[in-house]
Amino acid sequence: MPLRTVTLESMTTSAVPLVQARHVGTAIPGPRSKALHAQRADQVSSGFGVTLPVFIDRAEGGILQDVDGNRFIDFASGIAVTSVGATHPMVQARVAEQLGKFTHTCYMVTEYDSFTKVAAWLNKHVPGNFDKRTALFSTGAEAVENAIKIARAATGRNKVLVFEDAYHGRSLLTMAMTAKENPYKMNFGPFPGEVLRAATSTSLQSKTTDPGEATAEALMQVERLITAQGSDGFAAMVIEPIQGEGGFIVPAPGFLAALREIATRNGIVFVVDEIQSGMGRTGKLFASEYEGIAGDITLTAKALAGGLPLSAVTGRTELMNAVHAGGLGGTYAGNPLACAAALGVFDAFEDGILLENARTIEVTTREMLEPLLKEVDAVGDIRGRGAMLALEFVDPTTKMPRPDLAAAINAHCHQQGVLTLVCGTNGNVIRLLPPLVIAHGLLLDGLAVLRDAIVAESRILPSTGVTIL
Ligand code: PLZ
Repeated sequence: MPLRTVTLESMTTSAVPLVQARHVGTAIPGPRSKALHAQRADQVSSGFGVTLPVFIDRAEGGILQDVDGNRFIDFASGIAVTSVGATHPMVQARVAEQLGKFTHTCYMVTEYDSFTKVAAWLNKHVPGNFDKRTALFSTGAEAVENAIKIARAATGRNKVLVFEDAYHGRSLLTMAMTAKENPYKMNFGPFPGEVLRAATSTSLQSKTTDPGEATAEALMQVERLITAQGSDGFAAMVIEPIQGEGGFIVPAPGFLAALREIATRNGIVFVVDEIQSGMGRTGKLFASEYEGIAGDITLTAKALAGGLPLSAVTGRTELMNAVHAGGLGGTYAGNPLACAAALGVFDAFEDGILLENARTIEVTTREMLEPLLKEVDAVGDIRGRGAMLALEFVDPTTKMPRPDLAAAINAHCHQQGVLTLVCGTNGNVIRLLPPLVIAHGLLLDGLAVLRDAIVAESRILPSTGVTIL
């Protein structure tokens, strides 16, 4: 089934549409990118890393064009942000109209109606058959922080339960909630206390290969942790319905529903972090829908405003209104340009084509890459949902992670003009996050490059059966 792609002419407001084809005309990075990167090094903190040091000049549909004229197939969407494409006309039109009126008032100083409209859409579409309210902020980490503030104010408790392989942000509290030390937390402690971590249900390195057993073990650990902390210890339990940075880990069926039940039974606010998995990425508006669960609070950001900074905390009215007036806010919280962009994103999802495309991207990708599970012994797993898919590389004998192979495949793709990203606590997972408007031919071309890279690099770096960490 081909992807239902919006025609190029309607995808752009620019006079000349960007050609939707891969093109590598220089070494990667090219000479102009190299020169700009040298200037950057003289001006910008070296604390920022970079996946692919090319400077982007234009982006449209499924293509990023650099300053040397190279065109990359976009399998990143700016880390699951430009899901409707970098230049969706509905987003552009809304932002342009708002830009002509005003850019900022500060919502805590004077009001504007687009903030209410974004809140109303989220209250309606976020899972949960109960009365909801929404608060808007700018970044994902800010949404996570505010969810904890709200849960603490509502429960009068303070502890936070998070999970192995979790990623929730780079601010001090969210660093504490994030699992991976390097690069996120190293040298930045001490962190706020009261954050405790439990096991998740799924891992290739798990002691047991029986998913039911792994789930039961993980749930038992959560129960023990809650008992140990006292019945009124935890204010919130926070989980990503598919763990993103941690390695696109899909929970075992029933795990999230069991956590939901444990949270309810213990009076803990169940917070679902849909910042990476939400807003249509998985083929449903929210990944929680696959497991039939609803958070008391659900967090969105990233794709919510198609590239403008906007995040949201949406939850039960009694929780969201438990905070004293003036207790929530921020200078840029729910900025009018970002709210306008979100309304454009909602327009883009209206006819259902983008959700259908996300599901078609999964079918096409699995058809193309699943044969590798048999053909290449280091391909340990292909997993994910919709347009949030990943491959995990392991030693077939020891199941030890192969970050060396993932890095080599990733670099190979970049050299061929395909922008892939690595993720995973062990850095051994390649993830695919294409925009949902990607042309079918472009998707196939990008997947063929990835497949060839996996075959070629796994021959150069064969599995040894020896621990290489
Ligand atoms: N929760 C589930 O995926 C952001 C991080 C990139 P911010 N993930 C990309 C990086 O290296 O900084 C993320 C997420 C989940 C929270 C966040 C945090 O969102 O908008 O980056 O603050």
